[in-house]
Amino acid sequence: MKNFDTTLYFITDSTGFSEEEFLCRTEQALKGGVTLLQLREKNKTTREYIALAQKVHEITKKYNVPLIIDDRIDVVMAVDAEGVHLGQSDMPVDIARRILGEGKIIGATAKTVPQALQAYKNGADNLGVGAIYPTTTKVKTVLTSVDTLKDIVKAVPIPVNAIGGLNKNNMSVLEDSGIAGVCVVSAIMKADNPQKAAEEIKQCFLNLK
Ligand code: TZP
Ligand code: MG
Repeated sequence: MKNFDTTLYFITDSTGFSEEEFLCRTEQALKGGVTLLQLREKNKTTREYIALAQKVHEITKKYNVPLIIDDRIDVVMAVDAEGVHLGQSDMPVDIARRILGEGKIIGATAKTVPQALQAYKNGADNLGVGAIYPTTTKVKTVLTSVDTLKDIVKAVPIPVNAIGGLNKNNMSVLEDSGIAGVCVVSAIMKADNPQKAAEEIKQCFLNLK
Protein backbone atom coordinates (compact mmCIF):
# COMPACT_ATOMS: atom_id res chain seq x y z
CA MET A 1 0.00 0.00 0.00
CA LYS A 2 1.24 3.52 -0.78
CA ASN A 3 2.38 5.73 2.02
CA PHE A 4 0.06 8.71 2.14
CA ASP A 5 -2.09 10.20 4.86
CA THR A 6 -5.77 10.92 4.24
CA THR A 7 -6.58 12.22 7.74
CA LEU A 8 -7.51 15.68 6.47
CA TYR A 9 -8.23 15.60 2.75
CA PHE A 10 -8.91 19.10 1.43
CA ILE A 11 -10.51 19.60 -1.98
CA THR A 12 -10.08 23.10 -3.34
CA ASP A 13 -12.69 25.17 -5.16
CA SER A 14 -11.50 28.40 -6.75
CA THR A 15 -15.03 29.61 -7.54
CA GLY A 16 -15.43 33.26 -6.55
CA PHE A 17 -11.80 33.86 -5.57
CA SER A 18 -9.07 35.76 -7.37
CA GLU A 19 -6.13 33.49 -8.13
CA GLU A 20 -4.06 35.27 -5.48
CA GLU A 21 -6.74 34.77 -2.82
CA PHE A 22 -7.23 31.15 -3.90
CA LEU A 23 -3.52 30.33 -3.65
CA CYS A 24 -3.26 32.13 -0.33
CA ARG A 25 -6.21 30.17 1.13
CA THR A 26 -4.76 26.94 -0.22
CA GLU A 27 -1.45 27.64 1.51
CA GLN A 28 -3.19 28.58 4.75
CA ALA A 29 -5.05 25.26 4.68
CA LEU A 30 -1.74 23.43 4.28
CA LYS A 31 -0.32 25.36 7.23
CA GLY A 32 -3.34 24.19 9.22
CA GLY A 33 -2.43 20.54 8.71
CA VAL A 34 -4.08 19.33 5.51
CA THR A 35 -2.55 15.93 4.69
CA LEU A 36 -3.80 15.44 1.12
CA LEU A 37 -4.91 18.13 -1.32
CA GLN A 38 -7.08 17.77 -4.38
CA LEU A 39 -7.29 20.45 -7.03
CA ARG A 40 -10.85 20.35 -8.39
CA GLU A 41 -11.68 22.65 -11.30
CA LYS A 42 -14.77 22.27 -13.43
CA ASN A 43 -14.76 25.39 -15.61
CA LYS A 44 -11.16 25.85 -16.67
CA THR A 45 -9.66 25.19 -20.07
CA THR A 46 -6.96 22.53 -20.11
CA ARG A 47 -4.33 25.23 -20.32
CA GLU A 48 -5.76 27.12 -17.38
CA TYR A 49 -6.07 23.91 -15.36
CA ILE A 50 -2.42 23.03 -15.99
CA ALA A 51 -1.21 26.55 -15.17
CA LEU A 52 -3.07 26.57 -11.87
CA ALA A 53 -2.00 23.01 -11.05
CA GLN A 54 1.66 24.02 -11.52
CA LYS A 55 1.25 26.87 -9.05
CA VAL A 56 -0.60 24.71 -6.52
CA HIS A 57 2.01 21.96 -6.88
CA GLU A 58 4.80 24.39 -5.99
CA ILE A 59 2.93 25.13 -2.76
CA THR A 60 2.00 21.53 -1.84
CA LYS A 61 5.63 20.45 -2.34
CA LYS A 62 6.73 22.95 0.32
CA TYR A 63 4.49 21.14 2.81
CA ASN A 64 5.26 17.62 1.57
CA VAL A 65 1.58 17.05 0.83
CA PRO A 66 0.60 14.99 -2.23
CA LEU A 67 -1.32 16.86 -4.93
CA ILE A 68 -4.29 15.00 -6.38
CA ILE A 69 -5.98 16.26 -9.55
CA ASP A 70 -9.72 15.79 -9.99
CA ASP A 71 -10.72 13.82 -13.10
CA ARG A 72 -7.84 14.70 -15.40
CA ILE A 73 -4.98 12.27 -15.81
CA ASP A 74 -3.54 14.46 -18.57
CA VAL A 75 -3.16 17.27 -16.03
CA VAL A 76 -1.59 14.82 -13.54
CA MET A 77 0.99 13.89 -16.16
CA ALA A 78 1.55 17.48 -17.29
CA VAL A 79 2.50 18.71 -13.83
CA ASP A 80 3.75 15.40 -12.41
CA ALA A 81 1.16 15.56 -9.63
CA GLU A 82 1.08 12.70 -7.16
CA GLY A 83 -2.31 11.37 -8.16
CA VAL A 84 -5.81 11.62 -9.55
CA HIS A 85 -9.34 11.31 -8.19
CA LEU A 86 -11.90 9.56 -10.39
CA GLY A 87 -15.67 9.64 -10.04
CA GLN A 88 -18.10 7.05 -11.33
CA SER A 89 -18.42 8.88 -14.69
CA ASP A 90 -14.69 9.49 -15.12
CA MET A 91 -12.05 7.23 -16.61
CA PRO A 92 -12.27 3.70 -15.14
CA VAL A 93 -9.67 3.10 -12.44
CA ASP A 94 -8.01 0.14 -14.20
CA ILE A 95 -7.43 2.18 -17.37
CA ALA A 96 -6.08 5.13 -15.37
CA ARG A 97 -3.76 2.73 -13.54
CA ARG A 98 -2.48 1.34 -16.82
CA ILE A 99 -1.72 4.84 -18.07
CA LEU A 100 -0.33 6.36 -14.86
CA GLY A 101 1.55 3.34 -13.52
CA GLU A 102 1.91 2.05 -9.98
CA GLY A 103 3.62 5.15 -8.62
CA LYS A 104 0.63 7.49 -8.72
CA ILE A 105 -2.18 7.64 -6.17
CA ILE A 106 -5.56 6.81 -7.70
CA GLY A 107 -8.60 7.64 -5.61
CA ALA A 108 -12.17 6.81 -6.54
CA THR A 109 -15.66 7.82 -5.53
CA ALA A 110 -17.90 5.02 -4.24
CA LYS A 111 -21.46 5.30 -3.02
CA THR A 112 -22.19 1.59 -2.63
CA VAL A 113 -20.33 -1.53 -1.52
CA PRO A 114 -20.26 -2.98 -5.08
CA GLN A 115 -18.76 0.27 -6.41
CA ALA A 116 -16.17 0.22 -3.63
CA LEU A 117 -15.21 -3.40 -4.32
CA GLN A 118 -14.96 -2.72 -8.04
CA ALA A 119 -12.73 0.33 -7.52
CA TYR A 120 -10.49 -1.61 -5.12
CA LYS A 121 -10.26 -4.58 -7.48
CA ASN A 122 -9.35 -2.23 -10.33
CA GLY A 123 -6.46 -0.75 -8.38
CA ALA A 124 -7.80 2.24 -6.44
CA ASP A 125 -5.59 3.35 -3.54
CA ASN A 126 -8.29 5.17 -1.58
CA LEU A 127 -12.00 5.93 -1.67
CA GLY A 128 -14.18 8.97 -1.11
CA VAL A 129 -17.68 8.13 0.13
CA GLY A 130 -20.61 10.54 0.31
CA ALA A 131 -22.31 12.85 0.35
CA ILE A 132 -22.87 12.25 4.05
CA TYR A 133 -24.77 15.56 4.36
CA PRO A 134 -26.24 17.85 1.70
CA THR A 135 -23.55 20.10 0.29
CA THR A 136 -23.43 23.64 -1.03
CA THR A 137 -20.46 22.79 -3.25
CA LYS A 138 -21.32 22.32 -6.92
CA VAL A 139 -21.39 18.56 -7.46
CA LYS A 140 -23.71 15.92 -8.87
CA THR A 141 -24.22 13.64 -5.93
CA VAL A 142 -26.76 11.85 -3.79
CA LEU A 143 -26.61 11.18 -0.09
CA THR A 144 -24.87 8.08 1.21
CA SER A 145 -25.88 6.81 4.65
CA VAL A 146 -23.41 6.35 7.45
CA ASP A 147 -24.42 2.66 7.50
CA THR A 148 -23.31 2.30 3.87
CA LEU A 149 -20.10 4.17 4.72
CA LYS A 150 -19.41 1.66 7.50
CA ASP A 151 -20.18 -1.28 5.19
CA ILE A 152 -17.71 0.11 2.63
CA VAL A 153 -15.00 0.52 5.27
CA LYS A 154 -15.47 -3.13 6.24
CA ALA A 155 -15.51 -4.30 2.61
CA VAL A 156 -12.18 -2.85 1.42
CA PRO A 157 -8.67 -2.72 2.92
CA ILE A 158 -7.83 0.75 1.53
CA PRO A 159 -8.34 4.12 3.26
CA VAL A 160 -11.90 5.49 3.07
CA ASN A 161 -12.75 9.16 3.53
CA ALA A 162 -16.19 10.54 4.29
CA ILE A 163 -17.21 13.60 2.26
CA GLY A 164 -20.14 15.97 1.89
CA GLY A 165 -21.29 18.84 4.08
CA LEU A 166 -18.85 17.97 6.84
CA ASN A 167 -17.63 20.56 9.31
CA LYS A 168 -16.30 20.67 12.84
CA ASN A 169 -19.82 20.66 14.32
CA ASN A 170 -21.35 17.65 12.61
CA MET A 171 -18.69 14.95 12.51
CA SER A 172 -19.85 12.92 15.51
CA VAL A 173 -21.94 10.66 13.21
CA LEU A 174 -18.61 9.38 11.90
CA GLU A 175 -17.52 8.04 15.28
CA ASP A 176 -16.65 4.33 15.12
CA SER A 177 -17.12 4.31 11.35
CA GLY A 178 -13.54 3.18 10.82
CA ILE A 179 -12.82 5.85 8.20
CA ALA A 180 -9.23 6.92 7.62
CA GLY A 181 -10.11 10.58 7.34
CA VAL A 182 -12.50 13.32 6.40
CA CYS A 183 -12.71 15.21 3.18
CA VAL A 184 -13.94 18.80 3.03
CA VAL A 185 -14.30 21.63 0.56
CA SER A 186 -16.25 24.63 1.84
CA ALA A 187 -15.57 24.19 5.57
CA ILE A 188 -11.97 25.15 4.82
CA MET A 189 -12.17 26.97 1.47
CA LYS A 190 -14.81 29.44 2.59
CA ALA A 191 -13.73 29.78 6.22
CA ASP A 192 -12.84 33.22 7.60
CA ASN A 193 -9.53 31.66 8.57
CA PRO A 194 -8.70 28.53 6.51
CA GLN A 195 -5.68 27.66 8.66
CA LYS A 196 -7.70 27.67 11.87
CA ALA A 197 -10.54 25.80 10.16
CA ALA A 198 -8.15 23.07 9.01
CA GLU A 199 -6.62 22.78 12.48
CA GLU A 200 -10.03 22.52 14.13
CA ILE A 201 -11.49 19.99 11.68
CA LYS A 202 -8.40 17.82 11.97
CA GLN A 203 -8.54 17.93 15.75
CA CYS A 204 -12.27 17.10 15.74
CA PHE A 205 -11.64 14.09 13.57
CA LEU A 206 -8.70 12.91 15.67
CA ASN A 207 -10.85 13.25 18.81
CA LEU A 208 -13.43 10.90 17.25
CA LYS A 209 -10.93 8.15 16.63
N1 TZP B 1 -18.42 14.75 -3.66
C1 TZP B 1 -19.42 14.42 -2.84
S1 TZP B 1 -19.90 15.73 -1.88
C2 TZP B 1 -18.72 16.74 -2.57
C3 TZP B 1 -18.01 16.05 -3.53
C4 TZP B 1 -16.94 16.59 -4.35
C5 TZP B 1 -18.55 18.15 -2.20
C6 TZP B 1 -18.24 18.34 -0.76
O1 TZP B 1 -18.11 19.71 -0.49
P1 TZP B 1 -18.39 20.31 0.94
O2 TZP B 1 -18.28 21.80 0.73
O3 TZP B 1 -17.32 19.80 1.87
O4 TZP B 1 -19.77 19.89 1.33
MG1 MG C 1 -15.06 13.57 -11.45
